Amino acid sequence: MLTKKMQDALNEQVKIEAQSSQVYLAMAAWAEIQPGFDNITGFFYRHSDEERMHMLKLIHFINDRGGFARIPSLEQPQLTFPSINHAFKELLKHEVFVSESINKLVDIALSEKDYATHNFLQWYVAEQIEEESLARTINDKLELIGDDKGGLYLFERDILQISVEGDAEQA
Ligand code: OFO
Repeated sequence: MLTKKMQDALNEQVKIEAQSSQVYLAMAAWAEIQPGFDNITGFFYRHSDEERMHMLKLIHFINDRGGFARIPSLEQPQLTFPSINHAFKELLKHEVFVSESINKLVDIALSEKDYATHNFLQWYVAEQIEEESLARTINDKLELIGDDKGGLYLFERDILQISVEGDAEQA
C-alpha cells in the first residue's frame, strides 16, 4: 500500500511524463513541417511515445499498489523553435528536469521506507541516465556542426543510427 505522500508524488510524476510526451510531440509536429527533417521528426515522435510508455508504467504501478492514478490536465507545450539546435537544447533541459524529479521521488520512497517503490524507481533512474546521455551526445554533435548545412544533412541521416543504438542500450 502506498502512503498518501508517496501516491501524490507518483501522481505528480505521471503528469511530468505526460507533459514530456506532449513537449516532444510538439517538437515532432514542428519538425515534420521543416523541409528535409524526416529522421529528426521520427526521433521526436518515438521519444514522445516513450514518454507515454513511462507515464503508463507509473499509472499501472500506482493502481497495482492499491492507489489511484489520477489522469492530469496538461499545459500547452512550446510549439515552434528558432532552429533544430534550439529544439534539442530544450530536449536536454527537459530531461535534466525529469531526472531531478525522479531523484526527488527516490528520496521520498526512502523517507517513507517504501522499498517496493524505491525498487520500481530504479528503472527510471537508469532510463534517465540513458536519455540524458543521448540528449548530450546529440547536442555535442549539433554544437560541432554549427551552421554548416552539409553537417546538418549528415546529422539528419545519422540520427536514425544514434536513436537505434540508444534503444539497443536501453533494451
Ligand atoms: Fe525522458 O523522461 Fe521519462 O522518465
